[in-house]
This record gives sequence, structure tokens and C-alpha cells, in this order.
Amino acid sequence: MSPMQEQQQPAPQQHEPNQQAQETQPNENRSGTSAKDLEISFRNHMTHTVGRPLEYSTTLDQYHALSAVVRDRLMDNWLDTIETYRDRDVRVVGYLSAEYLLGPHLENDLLNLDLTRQMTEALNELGLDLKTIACEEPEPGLGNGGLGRLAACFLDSLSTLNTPVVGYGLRYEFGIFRQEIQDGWQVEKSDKWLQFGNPWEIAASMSYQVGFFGHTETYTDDKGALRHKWIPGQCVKGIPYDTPIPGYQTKTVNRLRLWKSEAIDSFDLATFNTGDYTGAVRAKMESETISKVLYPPDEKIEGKRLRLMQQYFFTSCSLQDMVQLHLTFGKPLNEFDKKWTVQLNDTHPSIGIAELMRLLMDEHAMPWDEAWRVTQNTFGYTNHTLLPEALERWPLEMFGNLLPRHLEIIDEINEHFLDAMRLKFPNDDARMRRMSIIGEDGERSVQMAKLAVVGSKAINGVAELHTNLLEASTLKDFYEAFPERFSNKTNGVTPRRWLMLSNPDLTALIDETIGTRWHKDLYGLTALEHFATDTGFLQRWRKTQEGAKARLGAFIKRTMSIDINPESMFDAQVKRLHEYKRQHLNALHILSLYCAIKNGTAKNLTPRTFLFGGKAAPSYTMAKLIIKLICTVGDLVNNDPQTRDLLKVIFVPNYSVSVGQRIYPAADLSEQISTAGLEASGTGCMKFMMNGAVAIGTLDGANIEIREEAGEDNFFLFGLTAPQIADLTRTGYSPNTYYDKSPALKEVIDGLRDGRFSNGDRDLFAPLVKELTTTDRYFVMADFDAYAAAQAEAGSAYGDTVRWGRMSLLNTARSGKFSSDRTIREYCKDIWKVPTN
Ligand code: 26V
Repeated sequence: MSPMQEQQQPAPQQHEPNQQAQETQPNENRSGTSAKDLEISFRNHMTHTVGRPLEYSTTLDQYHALSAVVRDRLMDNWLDTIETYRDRDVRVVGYLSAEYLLGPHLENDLLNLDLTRQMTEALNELGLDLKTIACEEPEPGLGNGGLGRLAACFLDSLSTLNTPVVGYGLRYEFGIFRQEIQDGWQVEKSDKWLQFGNPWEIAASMSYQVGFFGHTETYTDDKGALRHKWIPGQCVKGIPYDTPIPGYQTKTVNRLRLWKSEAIDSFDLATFNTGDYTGAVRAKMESETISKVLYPPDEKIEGKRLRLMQQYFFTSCSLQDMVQLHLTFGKPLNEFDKKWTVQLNDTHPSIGIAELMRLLMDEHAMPWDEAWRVTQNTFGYTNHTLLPEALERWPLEMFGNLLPRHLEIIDEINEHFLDAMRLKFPNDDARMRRMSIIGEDGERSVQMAKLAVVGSKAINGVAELHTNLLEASTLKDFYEAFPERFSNKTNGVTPRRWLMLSNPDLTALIDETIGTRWHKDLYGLTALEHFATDTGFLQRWRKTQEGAKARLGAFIKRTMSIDINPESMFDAQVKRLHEYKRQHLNALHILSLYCAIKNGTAKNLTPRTFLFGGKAAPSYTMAKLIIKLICTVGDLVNNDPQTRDLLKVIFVPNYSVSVGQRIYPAADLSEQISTAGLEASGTGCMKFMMNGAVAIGTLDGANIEIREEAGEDNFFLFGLTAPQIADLTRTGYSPNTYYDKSPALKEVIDGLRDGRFSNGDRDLFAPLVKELTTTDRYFVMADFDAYAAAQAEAGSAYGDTVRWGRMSLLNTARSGKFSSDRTIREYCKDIWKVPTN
């Protein structure tokens, strides 16, 4: 943002070649890929797009010119990709997701277009630096965590595998909040990611209308059929903003289409003319509220009408768009399921099942049975959490008031469904009650997971354990009714962003050693196993990782003014703050190390830097207290002369995709310590693994599969298993037994209670101590000793540099399964029935 610095400022005569270039090349070539082409293009965009002389430009101006250069190079392929959807008889995936956590585009798109080297050269010619410019890009934080980032990795893989997809979602004006840490507490600041414009999006000049409220009517049409119609009480329009999603080294450029809500009439002139200015803009404001802000995941869903409005708004726009495209392709609607396959990323877009029924029947006169066949063959549903409080249900009255026609349709779906189930399970009323989409216990509600299951051809979980638990508990009745619709699709992450872009030095070392085939087939990394006993190679492996650690150290020094020892073991836990993820288990363990050092009982401690990062939902008080705990532990150990050379605790603020890109390459140890059975999959674990971090973890989510792939010697396992936790819950769990048994745990809990770690403040952590010693819903106390033992083992393993190097290398070498390319191939083959290459 600062005006161009002195040393970067090119002398005036250096601009002459530009004028020359413009003279010799008046019609600028927008697709050239040589460094010279890019340089000319950059200069032109600086003049014609940004409208500033280069020598007076700010870094932000340069970022805008540079993005325009990159965008130009996407456009031809983007148009060709759309033509392909139309012309070739291919099925298109409609990916419906309320969240996309894309991360910055610029460097990723350069990587996928294979232009990084030339662009670096072009900018160097001008005395500019690509990294510096790329830092200007605000991150589009249109998601909360794993589910949103998964959607982004999937889009990268779909484009890379040349599979046609349109990602559909909401264009939130304010994404996830920016996190600041003040006095150890999280403070939320609004995310104004659009304030300087977004060069990656293209607004389309069309819109769809979406209704709310009102009533329904029946009538007889001219063929004598009984028809239904909805007369909404309020309408808004949805405007699409498209972002190109290029694949890696391929011509496919798919699109992400995000909807913005606007008033039908942007300004009510009649009201204005009566002198009521605020009344005239109110309708506009209310309509625009729908796509205004991303919801955090902890809000009590009950009564959150605006959230249901968001879900219906983007789902309706997206399905209307698919129907309209289908008709312009000249296809009959009873073949909609042949042309489109729609994936529901969790239940957020599951209202789409009722909406597609409405569009087919009410708007296009399709009879019920045919509409149901088409609808059910269109949708697939992915579940992302087993936490009961996260399962969406809407109070019936609110739902019927907002979407009266949809409630009628859901009622009818439910009747047909329960009729079929009664035939399958006669005389089983209890089962019928459990399976009903309309929940009757307590306040009557519409249960979205059930609607999603009933209306989909395929249902999947996101890791083996998670799918097994879905089948055995949460969705048991449905699994028993139609087991063939269930399958597992273990998550994956894109190696382009999470290894190649984040860790260029390690990428260069791997490329030099085994070639580049792994870029598109991550199983190719197994070739690295040959080097697992090559001490010379392991040394280079280690050196490369030291480079990454030094870079993170410099970032922490620059942004937080804390010095960290790059030779210490970097132990990282980065993810949303949640009690089930157990960041507090990690913090309690650090406190126990602190106590051991103070007591003089610590022996041969490996110096460690503990890195934490993650946001707490704004109203999740306990998660915010855990952040305060981590920061308090940091203040304590970082400043005590007895401990500061052995222990450093850093809470990196505002964890995001770009902060993640700095942390994964630098980590030695990856913390995956959730209560077994509660982390559906986890994907951070995969990013760490690819970058050569070794995990310490429970048998939960994807950890189980990571350990299977890496080998048990290359994973630090601890803790109760999911069946053991279920047993303990059944037989009665009392956390105090563990407190009584473990002197280390006792000292830490007592210290927290007595204010030993918080300058005598006994109240500060009282709620946490109370939870841990009474309910301990997440079994922190039960797992403490096992965790501390596994940590001690990890610490001593790190001291043996050859052993550690081998473990690290083998983690990378065996991470092939966790590429989202593998995951997407499975979705394509088993659920979507579309080809990949
Ligand atoms: C929702 C809620 C709502 C109310 C209370 C707290 C809470 C906690 C979690 C959630 C789930 C949000 C959905 C989500 O992001 N799930 C994550 O999906 C990832 C991709 O499949 C997966 O790797 C993570 O394990 C899973 O937590």
C-alpha cells in the first residue's frame, strides 16, 4: 500500500522500452507467456486498468495490474471450458457449498498456469518483487474452517482432472472475522475483503428472482391437472459473480459462481418522492442483508431465520441457473439428472431438494413421480460432522412462514418416504418416528440431514471411521434401509497449494530427486522411499526444512517481535478452536513441562517451540478462554529465564489459508489430538504430512488412515479409542480418578485453580477447571498421561536427527492417498459418474 519504494523506482529512461513496445505492439497480446510478454502486459495494465504511472504506483496498484495480467491469461481457456460443457455431452457437477475458503489467488493461479518463473523475471526487470506484491492480496475468507477449505481443494482438483464443475455459493460481503489478540484475548475485527475491489471476479449481467414468505394456492391448469403455486410475499434478486478456477497444467478453467443479493428495485422512487428517504432505501438494505455476512458455526441455529434465508437464496439461484443452462443446452427437463449431478456440502444447501421439486413441478408442470425420480438421481450428500449440536433443524413454524410451499413439498416427501419405510419395516412405529423428516420431540422441526439423506442417491462421510460411525449411529436407521447408497470418501488436500506453493524449496528438492510426476499423481512421492536410508539425502532434507523454519521465525519476529530458536522442535496445532480438538490438552501438557523444569525433575528436554493458531467462534466463551490460556502459558514460559530457552509458546494471530501456508512447511510435529470419534476427518493433518511433519495423534478421523499409510513407527499414537470412549460414557466417566492418579496432571490443575500461572488470579481459569474436573465432556483428563508419554517419546525421537529425518521423509513419501485428486476421482467414479483423466 505504501507508494513504491525508492530503490524499486525505475529511472524515467527505463520506461522508454515500454513506449517502444507499445508502438511496435499496439494491440497488446493478452496471452503471451514469455517474461517479455508479461512485462509489456503489466505495464499496459498499469496504464489502462489501474490508471497510474508505474513510478508513482503503490504495491496495491501493482497487485491490481498484476492480477489483470494473470486474469487475461485465463480468459481464453475459461471461454473454451464453457463451450465444452455445452457441446460435448458431458455431465456437469454442481457443487453447492455455503463456504469456500479459497486463499489468495495470485500466486496459486501463476503456479497452475506455469508462469511463476517468467513473472518473477518480468517483475525483476522492473525492480519489483512478486512475493511483496502478492502480500497485498486480501484473502477471500468465505468460510469457517475445514468444510470451506475442502470445497476449495476440490475445485482445484476438479479443474486439474478436467472435470466440468460449477462451484455455487454466497458472495459474502464480510467473510470470517479478522482475529486480533489483545492481552491474550481474541478480538474480532470485520473483514473488508472487497474494499479495494476484487480483480478475480466477473459480475454477470443477469439475475434470478428468489421469493420468501407469502402463501400457496392450487389451481387446475389447461390440461385439467391440479397444480400448486407459491405467491411470495417478498422477492430479492441474485446476481452471479464468477471466479475462474484454473487447473494445474491443463487448459480447463472452471468457475466458482457466488451470488450477491440485491433488491428487485434498487431504489423505491415512489417512496422517495413522498419524502421518505430512509424508507426508500430500506428495502434495498434488507435485501442486501442476505449475502452480507458469513455465519460462525457456533450460533444456536434455532431461530436464525437469516441463515435459512441465505441457504435458500443461494441454493435457489444455483438450481435456477442449472435449469436455465439445461434448457438453453436444448435438453428436456426429465433428463436434468443426466446433465447435472449436484453435491450438497453438508446440509446447508439441502433445501435444494425441495426447491428442485418445486421448480420441476410448479414452474415446469412435471408430475410428482417423475420430479422425484429426477431430484433423487441428481443429489448427493456429504456429512461433515457428528456433533449433535451441529445437525441443522429448523422450527416448523418459522420454516413454514418463510418457505410455505417448501414445507408442503417436504411434508409430501416425508409421507411418501414413510409409506415406503412402513412396507420395509412393518409395525415399527418407533423407527418411523426416528426416521421422520419432521421431528416431533420437543418443538416440531424440519431436520435437514434427514431431508438430505432421503432426497439423495448417495450419502458419504469424509473418513473411514466417520463413515462407520454415521452408519452405526447418527444415520443407522437410514443405513439399514438402503445401505447401498452409503459410501466413504476420505478427504484430501491439493498438493499444488499445500506443498508446491507453500514449500517451494522442498518441492525443488523432490523434483530434483524423483522428477515432477508427483505434481499430478501424488502417489509418485513413494519414489522418495529409496532415499530413506541415504544419510546424505536426509541431511539435505533437514537443511531444506531448516530453511522453512527460519522463514517462519523471521515472520514471527517481524509480526510479533518474538525470537524463536530455529533449531528447536516446531510443534504445531493450527485449526479452529474447539473443545473437541483439545488445544487445552496441549496447553496443560506445556504447563506440566514448565512445572517439571521448575521442580528440577525435567531431564533431557528437547527445546520446543509450540505454535498455535485458530479462531474461536465469537460467542464460544470456553474456546476464547482456551486462547487466553495458551497466551497466558506463553507469557509465563517465554519470559521465565529458567524455561525460555527450552520452551516457547506462540499464538499466531488470525490463522487463515495464508498463515497456514507459512506454518505447514516449518512444522516438525503435527498435533492431531481430538477426542476419538469426534473429528470427522481433519485435513490439516494431511497438509502437515505432505510437508514432512510427523503426527502425534489419537485414533480419530483421518489420523487412522494417515498412520496406516505412514506406518506405525512414523506416528506418535496415544489415547482412548472411539469404542473405549463410548464404553466410558456408558459406564460412567469420572475425570477426578485421573486427577488423583496423575501427580503431573494434579499439579497443573491445582496451579490453574490457585492462580499459580495467572499472577494469583484464581477466577480467570475457574470455568475451565470446573469443566475439566466435573464433566470433562472431551476426556482431556483421561488422555493426559498417555499424551504426555507420547510427547516425551516424540521429544527424544527428535534428538536422533537421522531417525527423525527418516520419519519425516517417509511421511511425505507416503502421503499420496491424501491428495484431493484421489478423493475427487472417487467422487467422480462412484457418485457423480463423470469421467476424469
Ligand atoms: C458445526 C458446529 C455448529 C454448532 C456447534 C459447533 C460446531 C462445530 C463444528 C461444526 C462443523 C462445521 C463443519 C465442518 O467444517 N466440518 C469439518 O469438515 C472437514 C471437511 O470434511 C473435516 O475435515 C473436519 O473434520 C470437520 O470438522
